Amino acid sequence: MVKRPNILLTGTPGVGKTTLGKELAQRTGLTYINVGDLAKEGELYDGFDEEYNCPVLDEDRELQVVDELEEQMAEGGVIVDYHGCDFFPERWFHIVFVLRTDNSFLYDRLENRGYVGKKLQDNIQCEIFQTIYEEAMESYKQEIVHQLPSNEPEDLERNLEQIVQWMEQWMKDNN
Ligand code: DAT
Repeated sequence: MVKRPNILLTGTPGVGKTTLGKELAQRTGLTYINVGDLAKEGELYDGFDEEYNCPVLDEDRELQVVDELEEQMAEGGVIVDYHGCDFFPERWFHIVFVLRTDNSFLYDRLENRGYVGKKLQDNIQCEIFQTIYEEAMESYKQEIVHQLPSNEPEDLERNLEQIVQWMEQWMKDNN
């Protein structure tokens, strides 16, 4: 069977993971998995955080998500989308992309999504402090972690082209 890579798309909510992931799946035939949605469907969330207005995924649930995905990840050819990355097994991913968005763009996107107050501020701060980038650098070999600018439609197109190119090379090297 042809070996295909697993790709992690991570970053602050609103940076464009879902948009990139779904389009990438279309172009490559890889399977797109949104871990946030998966956790919601399987009722893997621990509860609902009233202050942040979002579902909370606790550690036990994280392990459940990992269990649920294990078999599929072992087969390869999966694009995983999640706004965190420290609880996935390191061995799952051949490459990790951290999408990055400038504040002004991110602010508008989150506001359009209906985020207000503390939740909006916290997410903007998460991006300013590059929290997810640091999480990724601590969780994976630094040489497989790449930041991708995700501000405008041209960025999306360039990111798609680069990832498709990387994947084609990976397939040549590994088959
Ligand atoms: P995420 O999955 O990281 O939460 P998303 O894919 O839902 O983010 O995108 C959030 C919003 O931003 C959505 O309205 C689409 C838009 N968007 C995503 N990537 C973009 C880009 N490169 N340029 C302009 N808008 C983008």
